[in-house]
Amino acid sequence: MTKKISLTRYLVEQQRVDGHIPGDLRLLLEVVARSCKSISQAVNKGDLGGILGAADTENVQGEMQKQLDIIANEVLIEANEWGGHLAAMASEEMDSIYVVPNRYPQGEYLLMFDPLDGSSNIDVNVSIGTIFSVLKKPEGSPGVSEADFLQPGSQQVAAGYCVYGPQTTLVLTVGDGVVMFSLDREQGSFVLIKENVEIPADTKEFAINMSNMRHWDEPVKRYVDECLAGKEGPRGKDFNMRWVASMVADVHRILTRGGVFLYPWDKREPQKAGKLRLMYEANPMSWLVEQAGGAATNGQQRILDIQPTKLHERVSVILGSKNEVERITSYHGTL
Ligand code: P6P
Repeated sequence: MTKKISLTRYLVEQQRVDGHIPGDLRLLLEVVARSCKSISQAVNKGDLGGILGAADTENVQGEMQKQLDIIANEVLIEANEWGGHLAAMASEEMDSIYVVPNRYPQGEYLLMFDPLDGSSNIDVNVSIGTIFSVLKKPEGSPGVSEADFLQPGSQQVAAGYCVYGPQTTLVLTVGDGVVMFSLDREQGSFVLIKENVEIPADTKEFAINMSNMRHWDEPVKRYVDECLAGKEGPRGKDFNMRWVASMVADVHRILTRGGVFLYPWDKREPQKAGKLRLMYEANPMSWLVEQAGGAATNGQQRILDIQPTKLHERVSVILGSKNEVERITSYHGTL
């Protein structure tokens, strides 16, 4: 019987090996993991918990909030505000940053999250998840402000997600590859299931919301048309398509068996760079994908190099198997 390695033991042993996980960061990751356990319990209750369905509020994105969006957000805020490891938090569900109250000690880390990604799937029992990203507060800046969060994704010190599916699985990186833990409900702890996750460089599987085809830019239309042409077309092979409408579920599939995910800019709202949010969706997912040997661009540049200008900035996302992402990016005339 292989020894079960808990998240705590993994983090402690990793700290001994490479020192990438200082005490406060380890505490942060364990608190986020514990929050994901609580969110998983709430999600698993579903109708029985009387917490499905919409709240009567909108978030900063102008999207109707689900009750579970608000509950997940509160779980993360309440679990993380008192530990002394954070200076502030930012969330898809909150207009502005949440500064750790003066009654608690402030730490050096900034935590950003989408507390419940894919919430349109909550009421239909399809996988959803929590996405998180960790930055360090810039040295010497007195107090903490939104400007401290506006760092490119390459500055992240930790990133990950928890997918609430048939298993509850926590996936994270601190810059030394990608590691996966599944929740052992009998033990009540996350147990190591996979280290050194690798995405195959090539794939036959793409993920995009095909209903938006008429709104796409030409390079994306060309790429998808070539996939649909299959063996007889320029790619010389048949492709499969998936679209879960939960980024966490689509990215987890790509980390597990390869593939490419696209949520590109489209003509519906041309003033917006894309639908997905840079700081707490694209950046953490892009770092995970790169740490697993994949690639992530917005069609023009590496997502992790984008200098954010506002907290809830949106971005076009093309990520996954390296050779496929490079092909799509080349069609945008930028490789
Ligand atoms: P659409 C979920 O709302 C989300 O932010 C991502 O998780 C997902 O990939 C995308 O939006 C789905 O968008 O337009 O297909 O519903």
